[in-house]
Amino acid sequence: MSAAESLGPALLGRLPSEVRKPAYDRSALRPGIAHIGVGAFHRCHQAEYTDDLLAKDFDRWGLVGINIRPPLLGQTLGRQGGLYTRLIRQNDEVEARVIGAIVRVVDSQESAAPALEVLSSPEIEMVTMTVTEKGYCHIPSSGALDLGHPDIVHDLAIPQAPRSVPGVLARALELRMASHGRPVTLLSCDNIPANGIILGNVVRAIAERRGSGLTDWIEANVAFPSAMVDRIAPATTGADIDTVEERFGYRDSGVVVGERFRQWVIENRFAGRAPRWDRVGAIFVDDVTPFELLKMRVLNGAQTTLAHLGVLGGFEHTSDAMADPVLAAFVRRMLSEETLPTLMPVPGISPPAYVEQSLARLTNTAIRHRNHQIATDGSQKIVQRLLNPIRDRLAKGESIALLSVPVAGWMAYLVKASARFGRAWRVCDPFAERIAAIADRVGSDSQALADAILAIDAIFDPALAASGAFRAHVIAGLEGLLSNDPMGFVGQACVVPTDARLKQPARSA
Ligand code: CS2
Repeated sequence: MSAAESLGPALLGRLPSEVRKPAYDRSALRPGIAHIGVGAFHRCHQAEYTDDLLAKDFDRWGLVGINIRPPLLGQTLGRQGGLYTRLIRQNDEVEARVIGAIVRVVDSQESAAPALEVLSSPEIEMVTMTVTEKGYCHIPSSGALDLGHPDIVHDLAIPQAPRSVPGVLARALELRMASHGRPVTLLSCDNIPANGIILGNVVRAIAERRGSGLTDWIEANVAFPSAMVDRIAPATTGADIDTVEERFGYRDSGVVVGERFRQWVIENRFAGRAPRWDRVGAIFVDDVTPFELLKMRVLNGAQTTLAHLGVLGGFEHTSDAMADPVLAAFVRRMLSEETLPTLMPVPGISPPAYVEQSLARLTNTAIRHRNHQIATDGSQKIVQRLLNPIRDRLAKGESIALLSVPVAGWMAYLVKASARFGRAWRVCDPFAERIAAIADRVGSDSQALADAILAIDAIFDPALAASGAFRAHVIAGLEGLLSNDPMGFVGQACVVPTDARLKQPARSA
């Protein structure tokens, strides 16, 4: 049993001097922002920016954290009065800071009522969210609300007791409209393309089915800006919690660990007042698109590539995969040759330098980002990270030999989790069962596997699935990655000129 004291308001004054503390009077803090999905990423990103802002320009911008999915917050952050330690780790460096921006936490997993109470209260003017890609209940290939999603079916039938994020938000807006009527900004901080537009789509799709004038009220009173968010902050481990205790002498069950790099670009379109995060490093812009494409295609594209290929090659973390010369060379070549030409000019950023900076970030050995964690929900990630750049290149008649490899990597990762392939590992993906069923049915025939998986139109839009070049590369990729030497295949993909590979037979005999 640990004898160390737990973090909480009473301990703040007695923390070691090297631990940075909130530089404002927490007792004067009033809630103005609600955040849904208080995981490691939020605590390492938006909450830190907010903490910076409170220290610089104190205002009524305290955060109320809401979780409508596990983990429970009351047991961790709640017990610590909202305080937690944010560690920055860069290889051997460790820098600790206690973040004080979260004033209250609300668990709303049994029922939506506690979340609705916060979200509909007049003091909340900004709602941010990190609810993961699948939290939006949209169809990845189209961005539209998935009306067949069980939680959406439920929320349309019983709107007063919603379960889904779009259902909770639509109900909260309805309550705002019916009570004080104050405007609010709903700011998505997830890695989905045009995240503000998708959030607006799914909330409006529910509102339209409610009638009651809600759609018009939303049009006049709610903003859905898009945003690009960035900082690598993996799920916290027991070792992270122990590190804080060993180095700084206190126990903190809310610890989060992130890299030094951080970025936040927000579309300058708010309903009512917004926190001036632009005074502490965020950038407000008219159009987030170039930043979003850059980040999701380069950094996230590299992460997804290293995650799936990394698991297939037997590597545990991103940094382990990056330490492998074959994988590192492959990902650099893929980004430089195929991804970079699909990007728009980005104000103030040189894309080739950004590629190098991103690759360098992924070598940080102190960030223990598990490949299986990044591979989680791959079906919700590959559209924006890999398939959209592939579509852009195909439209211009350009080669997609390299970008197709991680798409096949995603397929192979799910195929190998099936019973027929010996359940190589456990996976978490909304399409896992469907792909396992395909693998169990067709076995190791790469062509049949590719055809059946490419037919899933919620992921692969039919025009893309019909591309002969794409299909040929995916089949060849599956063949190579499901073989006994997947890394040999990746190595070959890296050295063979891309146009020569197109002429190779798609399958071995
Ligand atoms: C990761 C992201 O798990 C994942 O999907 O790719 O969480 C990634 O670390 C962040 O987007 C970095 O900003």
